Amino acid sequence: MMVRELMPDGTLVSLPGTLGSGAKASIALKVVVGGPFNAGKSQFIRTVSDKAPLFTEARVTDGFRAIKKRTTVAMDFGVVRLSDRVSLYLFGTPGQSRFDFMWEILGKEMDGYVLLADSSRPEDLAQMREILRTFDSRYRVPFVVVANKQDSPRAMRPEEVRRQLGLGPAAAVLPCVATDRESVKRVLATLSRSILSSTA
Ligand SMILES: Nc1nc2c(ncn2[C@@H]2O[C@H](COP(=O)(O)OP(=O)(O)OP(=O)(O)O)[C@@H](O)[C@H]2O)c(=O)[nH]1
Ligand SMILES: [Mg+2]
Repeated sequence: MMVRELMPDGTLVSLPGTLGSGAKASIALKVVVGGPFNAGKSQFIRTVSDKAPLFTEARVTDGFRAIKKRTTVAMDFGVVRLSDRVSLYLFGTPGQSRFDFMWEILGKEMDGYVLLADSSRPEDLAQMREILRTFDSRYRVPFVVVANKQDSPRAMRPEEVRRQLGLGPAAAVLPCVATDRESVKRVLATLSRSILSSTA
């Protein structure tokens, strides 16, 4: 597995994990944020990014317009420094299935992924199961499932989301409110620990 190191001039250099320059090196991890339409993927990246994030949102033109006005059509991008050592490069996917060809493009060389579900919409969990299956069949990297929108009065608790998705006890299913920076950071810290322990 390759570890990307962030050089002082801002460039990313890929090194085999064993050749990294040790504890003092800055490690940059590529993380993809996926999940169904309207789950909060863009919000998650907007909330946590240290630098001005990039979004490719366009007006919703089909029947989903009643739910929201703008949707991601290519990708979101943000960067967050989690500690002295670890920075995450976050790539958000579009939620509408007609753009799912982007998953493959964004998934290249990723170190881990986050799948967000809107906990207040049990009707979206069928699409979430489909996305989980697709990612699981394509990628062998650590991931976490996020039970987002925990501030909604109708939100299912993470354990209910786990049950409905048919996930076993070993899978991380974490509560989150994507508008709250500390909440998003907790999710990303859990994922980055899992990535770093899998490459140690
Ligand atoms: N109350 C609450 N609202 C949230 C939360 N996360 C996201 N939202 C809101 O949910 C709506 C959808 O969020 P987006 O970030 O656009 O969702 P998305 O997954 O990027 O959507 P697509 O790109 O269209 O698939 C926005 O109005 C967000 O502000 C949350 O944890 N709590
Ligand atoms: Mg989006």
